[in-house]
Amino acid sequence: MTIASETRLPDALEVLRDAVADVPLGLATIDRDEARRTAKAVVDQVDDYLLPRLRDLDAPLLCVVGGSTGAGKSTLVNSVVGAAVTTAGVLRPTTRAPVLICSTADRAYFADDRVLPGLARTTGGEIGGDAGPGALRLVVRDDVPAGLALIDAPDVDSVVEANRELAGQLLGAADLWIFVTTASRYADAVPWDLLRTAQERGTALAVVLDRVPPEAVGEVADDLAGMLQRADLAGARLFVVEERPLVDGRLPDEQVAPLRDWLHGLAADQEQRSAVVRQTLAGALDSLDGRVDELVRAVEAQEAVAMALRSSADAAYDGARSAVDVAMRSGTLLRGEVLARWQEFVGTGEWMRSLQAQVGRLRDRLAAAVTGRPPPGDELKVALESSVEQLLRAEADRAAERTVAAWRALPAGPALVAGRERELEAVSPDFPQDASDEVREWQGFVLDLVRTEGAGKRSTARVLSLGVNGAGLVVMVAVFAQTGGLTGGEVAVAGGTTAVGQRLLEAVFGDAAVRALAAKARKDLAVRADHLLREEQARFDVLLADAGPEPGAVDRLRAALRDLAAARRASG
Ligand SMILES: Nc1nc2c(ncn2[C@@H]2O[C@H](COP(=O)(O)OP(=O)(O)O)[C@@H](O)[C@H]2O)c(=O)[nH]1
Ligand SMILES: [Mg+2]
Repeated sequence: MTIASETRLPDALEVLRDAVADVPLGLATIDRDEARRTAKAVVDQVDDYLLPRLRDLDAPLLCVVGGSTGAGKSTLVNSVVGAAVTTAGVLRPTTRAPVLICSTADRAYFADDRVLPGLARTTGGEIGGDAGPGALRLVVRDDVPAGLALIDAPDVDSVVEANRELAGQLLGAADLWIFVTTASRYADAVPWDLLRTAQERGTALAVVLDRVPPEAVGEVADDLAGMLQRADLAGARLFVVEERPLVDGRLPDEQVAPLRDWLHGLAADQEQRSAVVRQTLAGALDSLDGRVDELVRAVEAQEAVAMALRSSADAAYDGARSAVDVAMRSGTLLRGEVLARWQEFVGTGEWMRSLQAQVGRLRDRLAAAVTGRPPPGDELKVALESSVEQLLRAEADRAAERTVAAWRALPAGPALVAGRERELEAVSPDFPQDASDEVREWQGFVLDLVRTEGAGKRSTARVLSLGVNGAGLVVMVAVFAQTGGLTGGEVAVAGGTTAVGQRLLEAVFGDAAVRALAAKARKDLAVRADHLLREEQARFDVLLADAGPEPGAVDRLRAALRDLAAARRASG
């Protein structure tokens, strides 16, 4: 390796590591949990193994003894070392804080956070002192050869999840797995999952078939050897250890001698050791492609799910917008209270009937009626306000309810609304106040409009004879009385009025100035309704923004993989 490549490859790895650490997996997609595990395993392996190994290819060989519960791992480690360095026992789980045993000469390699930086080092304490799974107990011995370190790992199938995870993490940190299984357990699923992982990652592997009844050695060993071969693991060195009475908790020396000699041989032979290091290193680097690809697919799934959730919220709120629009145009707002107040405003039915048909006079009478009686105008204004508010609130309620219903039926949706259904299924608490403010501001806008547009325009002046307030109310009513380009009182307002009254209304609403003002007023109200609904939808947008993938995550992963590949090519 050249100097440049030695710096480039770790740099590229760190970039990839950060991209993987930040991988957005907030939405509960089907493969999310699996992807999270993969992401954690990649980050751990980069920190625990790849970076330290790339920075120091000559550091001691780290051999991790892993395997199933009660397989005899700790007993084997004590027997290989020739001393009680780790706790064996029938009580499960025994190995909680993993133990790292190395030569006094190699202490500096393991005492700090060069490898496994996430595990605090403990050195003191008696054997079996439980430092918990967040720590690594360091045992330094003069009789362990330099260049070799052993870790006694927790059970890969421990009943304690933290122990299982730690076992997996430690295997990810190993230059060499010493995989311990027994005559009775070697066909179990969990060990084979891990052996397959070793195969996929090209990890250097030795398998210890432990606790084999002496009479079954041939048969069981052959069977396991066949299984390893079929799993494409024929290259793994297989050691068979017979079940024997223990002396001082340790196996008879002749049972462990082959394993110990092989390990000591590796420690002594620089070339062989470096071959093991390179095999596992290349395998781990190669495996990143497939593992990061899996994450890319998981993020793409997040994106697809986020898009489906977003469009269902969009659809619900677009529906609300058009429902408000339809209601405004269809005249439905001019029923009930508004209609009653309107009729009060323009006069009773009798008053209408008594009027002559001449539009000019009618308008005069109307003006007189309005200017003479301000209170009905106020009531009409209030009735209009609450009618518009109710419409907005009903549609905003419906949109919220529809969004929650849609989300509950979509992948990852239920988790987003879980525990907040009641709150999210209705308008937000601020909505009623906001809507009322908005409608009142709109009414103010209409009055301003009448005032400014009316000033100096002869055409508008006529309706202005009703006064700014009266004209404003006529314009507001006109907003809800005009449908599809048609004008006038033929819409709902007509209900309850006579043919004569009808013509009066037509005359007022048919006025070009009123129509132009109403069009502007309706546009303004639509903008305000849109604004209110957008604010409402924002609650759902925020949920998605918090949990959904940020844009560019996939590109970032892919770019990091490409740069890593380039850095590897450059390093030869
Ligand atoms: N007789 C006998 N007992 C063993 C042997 N290996 C392990 N044991 C016992 O099995 C139990 C579990 O062993 P241990 O080394 O703690 O297994 P680990 O969970 O894989 O670390 C302990 O009580 C050991 O004493 C062996 O080869 N012979
Ligand atoms: Mg143990």
